[in-house]
Amino acid sequence: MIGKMESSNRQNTKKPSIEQSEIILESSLEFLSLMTYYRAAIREVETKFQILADESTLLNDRNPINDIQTRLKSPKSIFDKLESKELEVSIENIEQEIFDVAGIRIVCPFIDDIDRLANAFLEQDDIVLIKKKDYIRNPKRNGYRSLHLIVEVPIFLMHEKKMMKVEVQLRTIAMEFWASLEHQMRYKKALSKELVDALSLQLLQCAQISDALDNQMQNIRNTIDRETKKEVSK
Ligand code: 0O2
Repeated sequence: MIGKMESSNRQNTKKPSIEQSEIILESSLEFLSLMTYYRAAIREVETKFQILADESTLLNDRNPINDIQTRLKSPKSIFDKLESKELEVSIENIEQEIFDVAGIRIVCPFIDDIDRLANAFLEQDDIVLIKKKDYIRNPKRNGYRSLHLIVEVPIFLMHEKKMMKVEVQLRTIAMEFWASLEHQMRYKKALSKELVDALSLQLLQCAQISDALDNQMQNIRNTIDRETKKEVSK
């Protein structure tokens, strides 16, 4: 009898598996609250970019933002990322170690719009820059280009102010076109390694063409702007 009780006690104190911890955490109030805070942070950042776009449209007669996309990382992707970093599944680790739970992507027509918007955004006194990755000046080896900013933005709750991390990706329409196709290729499990290698090479060539296209479109834009200014000052 004693033996039986001991063994059942031992079962009760057994550490939950990673999957069990994930299920418990995912349905906890703490996790649901955290996701609500990230959603609020996305809204704050989205509004900031919308305001910058509105002002720019008014002053320059041209919208520097073509599209804004937002996404909250799924619980599964969050847990997979923690596991890949060999970190325990916990609220603290999500908040401190994962920088892209809240993601916002700003798609611009022209390459110059990216720096202009990023600078105006980072100059705002409630934004704290945590990390900047400039894959436009330093593209990835596969050809990926985008400007990534990891920032902290305040959100205001009933009784507290919380700083939340958001990943902002800024890219041109051409960069977005390239990245979405490359992303699809990477996640299609049915493609053979040989085919992925061949397609990756073609995508690298496309990245170079898209870079040239962005630069040429920018030059045309600059010429139009210069000539328009001359005309106005006559
Ligand atoms: P999804 O589905 O878009 O969310 P880090 O934790 O900062 O050390 P991480 O997170 O790999 O490393 O940072 P990085 O390199 O800045 O990439 C973050 C995101 O940028 C990715 O998120 C993609 O959205 C995008 N990205 C980066 N590299 C590439 C690439 O080569 N091709 C494409 N298409 N997108 C890229 P996720 O979580 O990978 O994907």
